[in-house]
Amino acid sequence: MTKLPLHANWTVKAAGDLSNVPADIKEKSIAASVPGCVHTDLLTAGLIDDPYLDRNENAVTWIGRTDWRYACSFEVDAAFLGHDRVALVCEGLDTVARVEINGTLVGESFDMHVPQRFDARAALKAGKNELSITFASPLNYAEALEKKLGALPHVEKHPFNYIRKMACNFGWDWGPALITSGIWQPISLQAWNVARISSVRPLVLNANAKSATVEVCLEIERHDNGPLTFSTALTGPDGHTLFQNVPIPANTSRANVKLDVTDPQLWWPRGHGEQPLYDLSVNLMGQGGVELEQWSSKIGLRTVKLNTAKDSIGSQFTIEVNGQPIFCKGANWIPDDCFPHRVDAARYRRRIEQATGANMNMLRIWGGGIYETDTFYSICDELGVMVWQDFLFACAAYPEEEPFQSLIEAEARHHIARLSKNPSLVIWNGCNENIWGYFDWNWKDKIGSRTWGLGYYTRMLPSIVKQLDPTRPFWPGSPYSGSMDIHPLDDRHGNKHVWDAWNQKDYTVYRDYAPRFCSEFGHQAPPSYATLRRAVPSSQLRADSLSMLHLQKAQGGNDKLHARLGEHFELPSNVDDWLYLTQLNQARAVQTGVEWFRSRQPVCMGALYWQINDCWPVTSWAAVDGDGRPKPLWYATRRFFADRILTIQPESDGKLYAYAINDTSEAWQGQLFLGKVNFDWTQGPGGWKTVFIPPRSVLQVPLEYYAKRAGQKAGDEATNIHSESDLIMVQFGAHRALWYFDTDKNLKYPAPQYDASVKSDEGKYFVTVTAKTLLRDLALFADRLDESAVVNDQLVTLLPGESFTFVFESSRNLPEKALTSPPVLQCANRFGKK
Ligand code: BMA
Repeated sequence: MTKLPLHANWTVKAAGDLSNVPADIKEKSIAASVPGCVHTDLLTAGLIDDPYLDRNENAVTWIGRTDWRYACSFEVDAAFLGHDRVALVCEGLDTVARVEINGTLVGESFDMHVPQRFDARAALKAGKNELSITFASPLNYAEALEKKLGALPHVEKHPFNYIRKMACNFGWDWGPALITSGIWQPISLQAWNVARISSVRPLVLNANAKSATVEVCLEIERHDNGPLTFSTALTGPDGHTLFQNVPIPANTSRANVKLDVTDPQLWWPRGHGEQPLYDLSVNLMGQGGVELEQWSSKIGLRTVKLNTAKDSIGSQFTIEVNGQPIFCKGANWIPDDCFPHRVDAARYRRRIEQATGANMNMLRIWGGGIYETDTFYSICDELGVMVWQDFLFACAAYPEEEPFQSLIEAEARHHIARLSKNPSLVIWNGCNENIWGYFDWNWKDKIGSRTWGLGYYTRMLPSIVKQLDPTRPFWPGSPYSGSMDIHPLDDRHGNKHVWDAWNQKDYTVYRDYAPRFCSEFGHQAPPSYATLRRAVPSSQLRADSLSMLHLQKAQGGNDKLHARLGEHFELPSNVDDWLYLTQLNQARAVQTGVEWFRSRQPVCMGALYWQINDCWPVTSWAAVDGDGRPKPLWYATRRFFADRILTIQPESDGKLYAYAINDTSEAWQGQLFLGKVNFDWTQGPGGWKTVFIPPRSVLQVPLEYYAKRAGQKAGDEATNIHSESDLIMVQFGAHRALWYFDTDKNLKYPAPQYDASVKSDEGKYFVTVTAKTLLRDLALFADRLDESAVVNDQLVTLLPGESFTFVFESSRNLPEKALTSPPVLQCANRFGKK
């Protein structure tokens, strides 16, 4: 196979109805990048302002109403055209595209998520050729299909459910509507003789300590029907290779090979073992052993199962890898950029390392985005991050009529086959919130007797998964209870989303639930200061300025942000305190949810919060903001997803319990201190207890204290609540959990007193804080002084006498005073009861 990439000499020009196009762009032929898209081309050409900044998004809505024609010219020679077949291979066209070579239509495409291969030979000539790809306005197309098929419900403004394009490109409750078009994936001419590989599916049929079987399923496209040979080589991490050749008889286009590996090195999710990878290479050979095409990939040997066995509560929802139940700790992943071609391998790695750096072992790729690129999954394979992959359906009813039925089938077939090689992919999921929408979001009247997507989630997709990759579990929805007769949010079955905490209620409501797996819950906060400074003019740096409100896409978002904040803190009057407190409240909220869900193990076996990343600088639920900066939530995540944690939780009997959670393969044992202390650090009653926590388990230890309930007053003997400045402390080695009997705005914290010293050495700063009083949730916002600075920790709580050193890199000369006082150095003590 000979490949000729076509990534040079492209231009883009507005086409079709030009009435929406600004005069200076109307007739212009603009230099274009491929892979790329029209927004980034216009940006590079200086024809639009960066749509991520300020309110610039509003000035570019016309782009999604416009058709765009990409064109390039290239040379091919007669030898290239002399192959049996010549195809134009478009790995991703976004979205509704007509492809012409020298004025001849060679094909059309209607799905951004599926590669296209067009027979191009008849249209090509030796010498110079012209290629043009004309994209129809995605918005006009979706609206026309909606009109033709009849409207079905969806969230947000535009009918994204009528086009197979990344849904969030039409705007989401964290994303701008930057409806783009373009050649977003590589494009090439491919010339071949005799036959070529169309797909390779390496299926790990079984894997245990003694043996593993890999079935390699090959599909080919033929030009001639003669006999061929399919050879496979599987090389283990120890260098040992297994070879196998099988004949592909004349007229057949499939062949399977089974490779039996003895003493395999199993792949494990991180925290459960290593991630050894095997090299699989496949050769397709013609007569006389001529190599026709080669394919290779790393694979991992492991089994995965979704255990939904019935139990005394309902039914389990437990991911088991190599037979071991895994508590899934992670977050939801959205496209890391509104223009995903900009996410290169280094950025994927940085972001996924932010997940592992925060002790996550799973990422859920959410259905309103994309099937990620191979780079994403191979980094997850390497780092042991399990991937939960949604099929691309989110927050809408989806038409099951043509053309969608066929497009979706082709899309599913392609990605199930493509991703069968990646051990990190552990579960396929039908949709995001569509089943919940059908139950609870008043969809039924609008849907009437029409189809709305259920056929995809319960029939089409599971049957294709079963056919192409029976080694992986499929689940119809997130959330879903396992049956349309049981509400999708039922705690006893399936996976759940908890969104009343945030939308309507305070985060303590997480404790009303004991789901089997919580695949979404979350809390908003603004991005980091440095990110905001880049995105909004300094005069607009206020919670309620027009620019800031533009970077808040959730309905009633700021009202919710403030209502939720108001449960715990008096609303601050300045933006600096507002940033710290909203970010602190976000971290506390998600910590409350995660620690509660983890303490429910093994009833609950997963906590994936919404969301790890952002695609632009926005106020959102993300832990890492749109410029890649970790928010305080990220640092909290590293703590609450650690393998071993202590947490204190109130139970339904009103009493407090300590939980020691051991998510390691070693027992955790030793002396646990349980006691009462005071803010001024006088010790109350307490004592030591010997504890033993077996591997992968949770120990509950009753504390003889009652949590404060609404209406109860401090000092009320009957409820055993002492003073508002009492704390319950549980300490186990270096691990500590504290319980405060009230929320911050009701607590009489000591005014923060500390010694601070600053040292700098070869571009590194060391800011040491030594507490003279309790210092709660101490955070150093180094990005306020140097936007490139990333600090080693945030939200550190110190007891009197304890010290912590914040470390970060900066080549600037930073003032000591600023580094050791608000708003750079913040702590919660400043925001208690006055
Ligand atoms: C759920 C998700 C997303 C959304 C998030 C925050 O609905 O599935 O669609 O962005 O909550 O509202």
